[in-house]
Amino acid sequence: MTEYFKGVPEIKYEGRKSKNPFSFKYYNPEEVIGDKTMKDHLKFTMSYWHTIAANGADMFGAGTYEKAWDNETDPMVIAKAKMEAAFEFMDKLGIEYFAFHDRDIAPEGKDLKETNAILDEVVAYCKELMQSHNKKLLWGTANAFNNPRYVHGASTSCNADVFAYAAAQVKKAIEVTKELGGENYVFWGGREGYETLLNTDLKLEQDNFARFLRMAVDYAEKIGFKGQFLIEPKPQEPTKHQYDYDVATVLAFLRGYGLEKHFKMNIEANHATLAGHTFQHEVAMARINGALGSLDINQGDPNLGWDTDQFPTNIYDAALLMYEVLKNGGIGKGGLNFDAKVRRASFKSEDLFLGYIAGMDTLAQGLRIAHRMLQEGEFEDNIAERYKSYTEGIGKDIVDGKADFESLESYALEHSHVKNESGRQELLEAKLNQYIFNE
Ligand code: XUL
Ligand code: CO
Repeated sequence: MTEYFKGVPEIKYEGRKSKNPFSFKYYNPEEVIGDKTMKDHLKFTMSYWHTIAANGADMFGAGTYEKAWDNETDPMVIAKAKMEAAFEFMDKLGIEYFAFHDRDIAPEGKDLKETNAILDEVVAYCKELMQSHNKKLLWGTANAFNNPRYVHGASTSCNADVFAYAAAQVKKAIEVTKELGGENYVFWGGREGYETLLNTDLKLEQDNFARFLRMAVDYAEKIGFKGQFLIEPKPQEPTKHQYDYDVATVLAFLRGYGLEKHFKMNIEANHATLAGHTFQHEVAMARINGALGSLDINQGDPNLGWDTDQFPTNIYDAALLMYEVLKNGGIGKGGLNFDAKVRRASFKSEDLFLGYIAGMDTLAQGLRIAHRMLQEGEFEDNIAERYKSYTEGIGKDIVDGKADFESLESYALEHSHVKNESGRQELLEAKLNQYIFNE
């Protein structure tokens, strides 16, 4: 078989002193951390769109990335070459999972019927390669935002024909995900949102969005798709107001329409920061609501207000992310999907490997740090101490539902000189540094 990434070796763990760029310094797949290997904790996943399909184009210029199929013209030959390259890429990095949109893996035909037939052909080839390379599908999804037909949205379009087309596309994408044994199916509301209320029926769009999700749930049940449905929040981009703003908004939406038991969250770092949150906040919000599904791994640029999708190298964020994941008891059916791309100027194909190595090493070290933080329990003990007033006396009455405004008034009248303790944030941040520096 053709080698697409010539000159890039299999990436091995060489330890933190290694100067070899094509080696892991911190990610040691078989090392056991707590109850499982690093590989099982992290479930690293290759995103097909950024890694294989993208060419580095941006709003101001054409693609720059080197691709081995640049001289091919037949779309089917290109689709198959990309698929082979994807499996070689995963093999060389020791990545077991991948994720894709329908349109990443196969080109569109002249109409929906032909598009579905092309997709079936590529999916059959994908299935073969999954078996021979021992790979798994973390999730599939439908790209219902790129084609001009989705100019006003997909399930929230003002045009019912577009709603129908999107339904047909998502139906097919769920079938294909099932065919490939996908562990999850993602809904990212690509253009589900609006630009101005001057032309938008907000109520109808929200209702239709919920109707669409209900139909997806019913169809999955009908065909016996056992994967977890995930919603991926994002506050803006491409639309000004995306409906799935953040985890809290999505939870409220799902509960409002009685859909909450069918969906968990696919949380993305850069989407969290666009919403004015930290990644840790979003993951914690999902965790406490039993809704942590999977993670899209990347980081934004603190100086830029858009979705830059960079490979994560920030060790603070990685440690605090993994802290939440461990507190959740792991990520279950989910994984850590690199929804990340190399910069347009990093156009050599080996740059892709270097990006993944940087990200995988950062998350691996984040996992070690988080594990130690939980093992030593300093932060957890501090939190327990900080809220101790709710474990006894009047606090316990509040928690147990035995207090009301009248009993609390009598209590407050007798205890009106309250005494507070310091929150000690600076001490805790210095302690966090200690865990990071010493690991
Ligand atoms: C877009 C984004 C998507 C989803 C899948 O910002 O993150 O790639 O992850 O549609
Ligand atoms: Co994403």
